[in-house]
Amino acid sequence: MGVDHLAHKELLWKLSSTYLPNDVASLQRSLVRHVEYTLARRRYKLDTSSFYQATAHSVRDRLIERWTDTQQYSAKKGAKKVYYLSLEFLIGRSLGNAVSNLGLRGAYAEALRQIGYDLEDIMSEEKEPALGNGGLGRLASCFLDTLATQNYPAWGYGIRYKYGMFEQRIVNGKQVEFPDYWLTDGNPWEVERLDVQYPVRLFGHVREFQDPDGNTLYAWEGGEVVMAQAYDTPIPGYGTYNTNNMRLWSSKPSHEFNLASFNAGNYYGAVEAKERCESITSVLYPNDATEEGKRLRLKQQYFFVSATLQDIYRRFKKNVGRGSTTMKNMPDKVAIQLNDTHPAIAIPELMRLLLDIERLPWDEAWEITRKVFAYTNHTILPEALEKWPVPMITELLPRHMQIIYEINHRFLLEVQKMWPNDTARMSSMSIIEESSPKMVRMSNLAVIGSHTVNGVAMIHTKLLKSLLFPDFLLMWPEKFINVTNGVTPRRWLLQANPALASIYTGMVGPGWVNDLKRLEPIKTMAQDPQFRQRWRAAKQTNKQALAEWLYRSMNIRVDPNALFDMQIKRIHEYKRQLLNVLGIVHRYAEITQATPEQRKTMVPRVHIIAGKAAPGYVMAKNLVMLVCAVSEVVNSDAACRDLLKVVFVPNFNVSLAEILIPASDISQHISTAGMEASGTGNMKFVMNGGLIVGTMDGANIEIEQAIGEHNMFTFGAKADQVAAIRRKMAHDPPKIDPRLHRAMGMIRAGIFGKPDDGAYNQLLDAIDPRKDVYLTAHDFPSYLGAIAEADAAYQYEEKWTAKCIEAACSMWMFSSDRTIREYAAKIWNVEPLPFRPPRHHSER
Ligand code: Z57
Repeated sequence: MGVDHLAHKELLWKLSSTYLPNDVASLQRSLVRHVEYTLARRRYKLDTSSFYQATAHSVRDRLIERWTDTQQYSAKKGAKKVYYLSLEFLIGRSLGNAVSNLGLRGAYAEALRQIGYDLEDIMSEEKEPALGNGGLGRLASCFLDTLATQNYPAWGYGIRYKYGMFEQRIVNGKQVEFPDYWLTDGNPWEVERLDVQYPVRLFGHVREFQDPDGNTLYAWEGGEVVMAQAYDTPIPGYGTYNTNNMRLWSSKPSHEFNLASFNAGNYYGAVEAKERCESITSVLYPNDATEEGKRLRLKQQYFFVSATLQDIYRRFKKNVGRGSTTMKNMPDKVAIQLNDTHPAIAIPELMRLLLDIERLPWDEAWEITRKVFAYTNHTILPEALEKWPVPMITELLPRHMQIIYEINHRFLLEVQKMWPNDTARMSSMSIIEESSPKMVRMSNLAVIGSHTVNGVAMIHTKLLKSLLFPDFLLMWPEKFINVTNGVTPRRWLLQANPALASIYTGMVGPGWVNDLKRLEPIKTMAQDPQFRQRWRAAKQTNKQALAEWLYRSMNIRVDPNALFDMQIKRIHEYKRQLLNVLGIVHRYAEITQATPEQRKTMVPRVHIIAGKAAPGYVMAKNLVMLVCAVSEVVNSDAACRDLLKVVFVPNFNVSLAEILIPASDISQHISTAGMEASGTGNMKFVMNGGLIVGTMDGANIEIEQAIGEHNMFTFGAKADQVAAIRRKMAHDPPKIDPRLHRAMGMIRAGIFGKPDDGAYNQLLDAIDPRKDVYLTAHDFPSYLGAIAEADAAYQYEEKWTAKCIEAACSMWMFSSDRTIREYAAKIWNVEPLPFRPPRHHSER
């Protein structure tokens, strides 16, 4: 190394040794610089949208400093990393989150105000990336926020879909899907890493050969090779310097692909083939908790898994050979969490790398693999459990199919040892379902290839053990654990509900944001009338804001003094939006028949329903139609004027949830008991000072335990009763509740229209008392009871407020901070690694 090189290094170091200043004047300079040099625009007379771009770039600069520092630090320390593999990340908007987590909200607001812009307006210019369907994808994003906030070295890995979750519009009372091309205006939050690309093979064949020692080896060859291109997004923590990474892959044609096709002399064919490469990551599958079994989806899964494992592998291998590190140490440095079975093909893929590339013996490879992976199950609904046809995997991933068979073979020998000749057990535990065609059960593969399997709420884990994996539980009792879900208080309280957040900060200081337990003492304030007054004022502010939003964007007027009741989640039969609608129709009937005296005792209500139906899910789309029709009729009926409004808010997404949730008095989480694994909306609502009408399902049960029975309106069959109720109804159909009978009669009679395709009848036929799978008819009377209780409680303003305060301040367990601490301790065995920035800003 010459002297020159050292001089270069020193100069470079000096040039890059300072951090960006964050005072108001400096932020303004940064904004203007981005307007001029990044956007190449005039420095004045800009629309809000250009200023959004400039602000985002200015914030991004500040994120990048922390991001590169954090990554360099954890690489230097050789720390164990968590890799959260998910086909979905429902990130929501980034600007507000970034300025808040960086502690720069005030400075940016002021910098912008002085030059005539409002930070809030600028924030609402951002188009949210909707790279997820619902709960599972949003959970992944809450986890990334907490992982960064708690200084865990952790990366999220996923797919950079060109088209995210479709945009839902209501046209003539029906859901219509529009493509969500979210990248139209560019994405200032990502960095395209042109130096991070990996080839991914699909199709082809397996070549068997002998090494010089006579061992049989396998090589996967031929087929097509596409490239995975990395796009990185910084994930800042709140109140910490640490900034993690979310790496999303995009597919593009490989050079290899190029040559092969073009040399064949088929120019147009070659171009078309290249186009097909890009289609792999083009669209998010819009099914929540149902599987379509499409080949492109399997391609997406493998594509993303292959690129991710190559990346993890390369990072780990930098350590192999350093000191005494060998492949065997991989589990000391790498923890991979599988978010459902969607990335479970990673198990045979890691085996392939260890066997075919690393040339380890099977047992060594298997031990490493099992120590690396853990699997989170999010549902026990059979229609959501992934199964791939053996012929499809054989065609697309021939080597993986061999490896899966080998894993299964060795596993079944263990089963045979434990339960000799128990063919029933063998066939239910096998990875291969002996149907025609044969199917690969991804959940069995995930259980067998992981060291830990977790459910997402206590009841869910219980059902998982007893219904889905009872035999695996006998085999490996320690493998199954519960880690109840949680949500990040940063986005769902601090950012979404500034009115309530400022009350909290005024009472206990700002520390509650990263330590929700600090709200506990505020519970005693529930008895203080003055505090209740302030609490109500905050809720009123949020309801007012929502009322204005509804007027501006939907031209609907609602009374902010009415009870705001919300059910906002994916439309699914098991979530029973139909029960809600039938309740509303019942209320409508009551209102139209009420005497003036009776009307005075009724609680004015605004019912808000929002959520997307999967495009191919007929019943869910019928339901959307019915809600829209009921809303039309009710809202234009003079009899309902001050008593009932029904609003279907289209295109439910993260940004909309941030407006709706803080304004809710009641929210409904009314799934058939045993069917909602956890739910996470339920947590967000209670944290924001709303109460729940709900069934004893998912996390509702734990929420009730935490906040007290008297603060929740529960109803309906319990999970352990459902099976017997279903069995009984088949031969002994129960009498239908007269109020339900009337409500159904009104719908059938055409009060809400008569769609040609009999959509409403189809919905109602499904609650025939003989085959009421979701127990809608069964639970209807107790549902009305719970709603009535809520109405009654709402009329005692003071007591109601006390309930809300007590409940909201009892929610610390449902912070994703608690959830992630459990994952870290019980599954990942990782420690926080805070990066302390140099004290003086100029000394980098
Ligand atoms: C999804 O959002 C969930 C489960 C799935 O199997 C799929 Br696919 C998508 C949801 C559950 O339905 C919720 O109950 C749960 O709260 C959420 O995952 C996060 O665990």
